[in-house]
Amino acid sequence: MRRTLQGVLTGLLAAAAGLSAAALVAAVLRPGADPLFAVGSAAIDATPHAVKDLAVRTLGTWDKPALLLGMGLVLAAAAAGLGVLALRRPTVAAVAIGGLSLVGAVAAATRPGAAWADAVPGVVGGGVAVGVLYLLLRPAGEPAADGRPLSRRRMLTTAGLAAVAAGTAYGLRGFRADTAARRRAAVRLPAPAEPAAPPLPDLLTPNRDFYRVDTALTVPRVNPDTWRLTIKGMVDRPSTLTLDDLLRRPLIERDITMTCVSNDVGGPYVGTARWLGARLAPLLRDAGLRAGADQLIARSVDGMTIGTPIAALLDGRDAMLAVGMNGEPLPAEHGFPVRMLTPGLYGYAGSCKWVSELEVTRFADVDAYWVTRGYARVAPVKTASRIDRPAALATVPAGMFTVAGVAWAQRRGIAAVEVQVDGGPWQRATLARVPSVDTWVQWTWRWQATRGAHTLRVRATDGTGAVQEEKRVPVFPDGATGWHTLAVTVA
Ligand SMILES: Nc1nc2c(c(=O)[nH]1)N[C@H]1C(S)=C(S)[C@@H](COP(=O)(O)O)O[C@H]1N2
Ligand SMILES: [Mo]
Repeated sequence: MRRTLQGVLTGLLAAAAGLSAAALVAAVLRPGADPLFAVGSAAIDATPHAVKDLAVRTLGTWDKPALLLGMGLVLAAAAAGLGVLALRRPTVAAVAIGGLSLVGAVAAATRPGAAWADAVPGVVGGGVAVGVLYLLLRPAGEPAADGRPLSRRRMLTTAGLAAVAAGTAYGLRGFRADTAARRRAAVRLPAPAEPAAPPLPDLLTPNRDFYRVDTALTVPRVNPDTWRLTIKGMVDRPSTLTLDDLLRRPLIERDITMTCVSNDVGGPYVGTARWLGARLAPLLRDAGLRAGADQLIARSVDGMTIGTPIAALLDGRDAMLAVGMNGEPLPAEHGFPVRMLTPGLYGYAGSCKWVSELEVTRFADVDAYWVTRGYARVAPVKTASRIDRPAALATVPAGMFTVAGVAWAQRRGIAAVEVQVDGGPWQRATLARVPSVDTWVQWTWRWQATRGAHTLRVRATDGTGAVQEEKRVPVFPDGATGWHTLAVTVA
């Protein structure tokens, strides 16, 4: 029993030493080359949409910490098992550890945008883990003899060194984040050539509350001074822009609502910000679009690909390369220094964050990230409405109560919102003014609430006169439909 415990400890310590060594080397070279994160990112890419949907739905933005925790637990179990195995068959255990670290090294080196040098942290980590394993397996005391207890001092030293390495890696990562934050703060956004009107009350979602959906396990930290945007593919004049080039163009300022295709009926993945950016249409026209091109593939520094119909980018809507969000440079989480934004299309089909390349191509030639996973090639936002007040299952006082929420149908606008109580007649809500068809509409409805259990339901009519689809369909493959319905108690 004591012996087994020693094996478990040996395995855990070897793994901890290897992982912290890898983290330290990655923190120096490139944070994205951490084998643990690389395997996590590869797992995200390989996860079927149904599982990912479930994770997003049940865990929200905790999906990524949950993934890392899960990986940590699996690794710890494997390390403990290999440690016990190593007591009898050290070579077999060492080969297994080497194999595992090779998986991490290869994952890091084959991430989009990675180089073979990104394998170094995983290789170093594997070497350290195997070395530590053999060191700890040597019995304490001289002469070495089988079955003698392992050295407690060597274990403590290993644990201490691993903690120092992990702490240093953590500190280095924090230092990099600070550097990135300082560079972001140094960006001066010019005044817009086309400013928006003073913002309407409560129309905009503050940046800190804005929903975040992406596949990035670590937020990309892009240096604005070395950032470049390449425009290439089916164009007569390929070009490369710096951030200054972009900031020198006339900028527009618009209040635009963004929605995620994963937003289920009544869900939180929708928000409105005041975006500042350069129009995409003149940039594309200047590049000289070739005949037959119908898709723009935007690539991000972390390898995301987002495909947008070129027709949508040229039809006069405010599609832009955004640099500002609610009066500040884009937050790192929302794509600093530059993201694409296409009003009227779900985020995965028009709003690439951390964008670094625009490739003019054809739908027949390239499928973007989510399209290869079964989502629709072209994904216009469907008309939707949501009740925000009262909350589902809330208890409200009897008497006059103001029911409130939002409705959106980007590109078409909202013409009407109606509320229904307990399946009764539909009643018109009052709509707040909005700047454009691309902005959500806040609605209110005065309810004479009577004691008891009630069901509230909402539906919108878009600017073309079409009533929001009643039929419940899931998020996959092109966005959910259905009327948001909730139960409340009036006391
Ligand atoms: N680089 C990159 N851009 C991305 C994504 C991503 O995973 N990586 N996710 C897209 C999706 S699915 C949505 S809904 C929006 C979300 O933008 P936000 O996080 O700023 O709200 O970004 C889009 N752009
Ligand atoms: Mo999305």
